[in-house]
Amino acid sequence: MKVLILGADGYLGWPTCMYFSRRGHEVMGVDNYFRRGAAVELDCEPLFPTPNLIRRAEIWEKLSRRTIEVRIGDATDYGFLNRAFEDFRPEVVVHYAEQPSAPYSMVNRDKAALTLTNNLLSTLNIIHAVHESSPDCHIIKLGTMGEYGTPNIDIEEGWLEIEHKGRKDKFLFPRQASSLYHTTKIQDTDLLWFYVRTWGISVTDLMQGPVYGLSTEEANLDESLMPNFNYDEIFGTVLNRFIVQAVAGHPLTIYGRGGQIRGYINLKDTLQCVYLSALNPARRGELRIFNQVTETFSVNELAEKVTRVGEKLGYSVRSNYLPNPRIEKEEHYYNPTYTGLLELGLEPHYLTHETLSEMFQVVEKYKDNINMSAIYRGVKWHK
Ligand code: USQ
Repeated sequence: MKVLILGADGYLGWPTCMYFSRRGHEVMGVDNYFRRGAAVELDCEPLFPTPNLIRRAEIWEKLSRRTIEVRIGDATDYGFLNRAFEDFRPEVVVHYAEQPSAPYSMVNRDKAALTLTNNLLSTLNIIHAVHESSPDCHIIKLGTMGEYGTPNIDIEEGWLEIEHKGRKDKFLFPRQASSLYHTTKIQDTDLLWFYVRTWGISVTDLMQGPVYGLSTEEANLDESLMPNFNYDEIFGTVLNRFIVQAVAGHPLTIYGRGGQIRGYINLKDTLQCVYLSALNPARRGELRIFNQVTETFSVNELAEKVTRVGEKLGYSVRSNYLPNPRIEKEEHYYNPTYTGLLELGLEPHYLTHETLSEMFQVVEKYKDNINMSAIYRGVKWHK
């Protein structure tokens, strides 16, 4: 397959480039280095430095003898993006080129505006570039479980059949996000659904939960191929943060009562899910939605797991219940369905003692790089 990966420098983007490349597919990776710039601006750089995308592709080529073509540019620039489509003619495009952080989107108006314009315009441009230059190209879009929020009913895989006054129809499952970032993901889905109905494009929308982990088979070939691993309040996801906090001797930052339940997924499984979606594309005129998680935990359960494994490894792990900077339910029902990707062949890596120990070991190596001031700054949802 010819696979265009947008957001190729990111936490998920670079491992995805290598995953497809290693399996013999032709990969073009595109990034505008937004995340690197924002991390410098906010003094929240990853745990260890990673070479830029061009250098990573060179290192990958030396080690694997496979080429990843790289272009540096912005998916919101339609001229740039359309040229990439015309030159490369992808059969699959993986859309990670979004501002991915809920706290970033809540810092101030400017960051909210950047999130809104970047996320919606990149999605709109991809749809138009596909329509103009590669109409058979399958769009794989990274969505988020946060689109559904935490409703008091079971969460279906994207769609819900409704019977109303004796008549039936199928609709997108009701969505109610709890950050501006998550709201842009709902708007993305609406854009895609509109163009699926109007132009008959082929789309898979992956509703992913928070990702954890830093090892992948390809990244394990060489330290310089590891993903960008953030642990700060803005770009770090909760489990990655807790492990760094435990290693640094910082109390685990549990927000509110810690009863918030989410669906989680190992980075290795994100790669499998995207790959399986590409191998089994959505039909023309289909918006296919998968819930991309493998198990659910509350924040308290994650803190307990990290404490248990950390203490076995000799760390003294404490927890701190902070007033919740976000507006979200802290005790709630949560029961999502996530069978679609398993049916395609996903073999999950669950959150075991071994997985956590491995993560501790890697973080320990870079312990001296930890920037304590980036761990918690308190970006509040209510101003
Ligand atoms: N949390 C804490 N302490 C922390 C950090 C987070 O208690 O130090 C809590 C949050 O309040 C939340 C839960 O942990 O209830 C998950 O937070 P998170 O920061 O790991 O995840 P979130 O902000 O929802 O966003 C992340 C990714 C985003 C992706 C999303 C999937 O950054 O790109 O879309 O996970 S989901 O959460 O399912 O919407």
